[in-house]
Amino acid sequence: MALWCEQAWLVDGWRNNVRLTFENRRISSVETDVEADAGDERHAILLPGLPNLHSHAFQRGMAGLAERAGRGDDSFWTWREVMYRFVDRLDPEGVRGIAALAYAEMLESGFTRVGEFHYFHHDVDGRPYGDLAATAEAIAAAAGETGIGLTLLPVFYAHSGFGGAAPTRGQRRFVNDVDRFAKLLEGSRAAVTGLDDAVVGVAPHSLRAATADELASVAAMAAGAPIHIHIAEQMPEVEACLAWSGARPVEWLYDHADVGSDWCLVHATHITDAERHAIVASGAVAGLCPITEANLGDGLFPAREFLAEGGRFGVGSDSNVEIDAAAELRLLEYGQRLAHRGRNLLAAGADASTGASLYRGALAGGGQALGRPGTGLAVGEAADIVSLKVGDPFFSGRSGDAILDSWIFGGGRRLVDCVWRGGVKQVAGGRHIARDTIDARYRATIARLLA
Ligand code: NGQ
Ligand code: ZN
Repeated sequence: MALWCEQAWLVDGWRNNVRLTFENRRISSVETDVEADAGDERHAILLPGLPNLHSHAFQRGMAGLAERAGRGDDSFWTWREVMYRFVDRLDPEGVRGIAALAYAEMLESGFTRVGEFHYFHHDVDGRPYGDLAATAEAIAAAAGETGIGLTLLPVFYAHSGFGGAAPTRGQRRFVNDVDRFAKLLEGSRAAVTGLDDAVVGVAPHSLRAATADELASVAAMAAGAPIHIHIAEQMPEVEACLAWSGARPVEWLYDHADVGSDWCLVHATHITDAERHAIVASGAVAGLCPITEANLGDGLFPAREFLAEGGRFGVGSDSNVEIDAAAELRLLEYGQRLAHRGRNLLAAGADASTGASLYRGALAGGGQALGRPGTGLAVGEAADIVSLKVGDPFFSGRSGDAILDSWIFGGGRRLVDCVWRGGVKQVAGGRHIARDTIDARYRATIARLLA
């Protein structure tokens, strides 16, 4: 199998007339300045696919259903009540139907691997399904059907607040103790064995949901795989942590856990300079979810300072209220522009393309956070590749980094043409190859769940 393109964004930059071959799902050769062979599939522009480091796939099914004002002030916490009511309607089949659509949309937008932060585990009465990992199997089935790379992050959840507060009724389908979580993790590892190149990490949900002892036990189960945690997303969470411990969430985490490059701190929105320095120094990835953070009214992560200091980051579609790889990067930069009243604030230096800087950063940090570090299009790397619709009039007169800047700032998902994951073409002409089946099942699923 060989792809030929006019321009490709290789590890060391743009090259012309590039020919790539795949073998066993990986890139087996890269030639530049060569003619296409007769059987080659020809494209204009090829780029590496982007990792999506944080998703709750099921929440795609409620996108747009929490945008109506309530009687009092709406907030992250009132949104969460709406989300919990949606969870009450779910079952494993429902999770599968919704996740398959979300994953197809991710691939169509340029994401080739997803970190599924998966916390919905149990039946409506809060008791485990006969098969403890039933919903993890649903996620694995959706990943298998769409072909997206899966890093499954089974979530440990036991409490509703700092200090081991009892879980609420809305959380009953998430809850395990450490022993049952260990079994769930085993079941989750078994659930992904049929998938190509899956990873299973662990995810203590937040410092609200796990005590210090539980956090230590769960982190130890990762066995070298990624550890993800939601942290410091909302100010009430920071205030509750201070009231409970005298320390802020990130400060507390660094005092109590050995946080290194295997960790992903999701959001880390509200951090002091000292906390920011600690994250940078540890090599942990900041898991930024700009669209969801805007949607939920979280606040702004100090991206300008963090990136200038060499902090590692990736992007996630989190609530999946909108699924668009380019749009996540765009909003990451725009948040900084609005806050600081400047432009090109996340570019890697003078003359650097903002789009290329963001893409390169999110590619490296996202891969690290998902346990599949990668450098881009090079021999030995996974054949996770995106082609853009460069024939679109919008791209006229653009080449090199201006293509990335134009895609990210001026276009978005409609400009993605084909996507290969592990060397298999999953998206052609902007549409997932199994879209018809996935759409039909999604419609039936939603009709049933919302009935
Ligand atoms: C979640 N989502 O687990 O889906 C969370 C909300 C919580 C985001 N934080 C629930 N974006 O944090 O308690
Ligand atoms: Zn989340």
